[in-house]
Amino acid sequence: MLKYSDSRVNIYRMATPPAGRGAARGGYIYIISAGFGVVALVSGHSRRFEHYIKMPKVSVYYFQLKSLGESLRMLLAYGGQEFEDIRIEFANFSEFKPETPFGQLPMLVIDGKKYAQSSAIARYLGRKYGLAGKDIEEDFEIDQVVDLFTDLRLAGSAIMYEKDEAVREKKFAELAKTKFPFYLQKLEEILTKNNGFLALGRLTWADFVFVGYFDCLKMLLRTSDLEEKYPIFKKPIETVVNIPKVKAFIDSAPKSEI
Ligand SMILES: N[C@@H](CCC(=O)N[C@@H](CS)C(=O)NCC(=O)O)C(=O)O
Repeated sequence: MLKYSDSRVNIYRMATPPAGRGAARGGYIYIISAGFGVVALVSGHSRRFEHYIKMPKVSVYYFQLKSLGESLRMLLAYGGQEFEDIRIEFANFSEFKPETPFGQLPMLVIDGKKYAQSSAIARYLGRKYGLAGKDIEEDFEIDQVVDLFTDLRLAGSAIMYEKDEAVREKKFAELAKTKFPFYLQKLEEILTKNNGFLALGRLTWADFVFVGYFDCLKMLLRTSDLEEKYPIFKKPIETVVNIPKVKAFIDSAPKSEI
């Protein structure tokens, strides 16, 4: 059982048989592993040891949507971090708004400390769980793709927030001819160059951002078959949602369309 995990170590706890020998008899053995293998085995008094390796208490606050919250939930699941998945009702948000750092969700709370901004949170979790670059140049490559994706997402959502229907439809028609295909083709090129990943030719937190938001993007772009038009988009989706810990989270989470 995973008891603790951060960017450097994982600590697993295993019960030892009652008939065992020495300090571990009828207790626990702790297996401490770093990136390159098992580095230590500790046996002994579980309560004293677990005091030092306590997992933080983590909560994700978002709405009953995938949208900007799902990447964070999936990253936490990937990291083996237990978390409270709190979904605020839209109708109650105005009351809750002052409780958030910047008046919006998602919000991540770690041992009582609140954090906002979905990309910053995803970047933090990516670093924590080994899904970031190995140096600042690699981080740069991840960040630029996430920012590109954010530009597309914001272009799409700006239309949704336009109140005047005629203006909205005119803007949508313009963007659907110009900006949207431009961004989508860029993402297609990037995914092709990176063997189906968003950056570095391997799984990074950018893939979680893309996959978590994908259904919302399809709604914003009014393209329900987006992954059929750009088949390479299926690759990061298939990769991320089939990671066993992520899949277990998705299977047990409340369902939402976007
Ligand atoms: N830049 C922020 C944007 C967050 C955002 O737009 N949140 C929306 C929901 S997707 C929200 O909280 N809306 C309610 C409000 O603004 O009152 C992020 O990436 O976290």
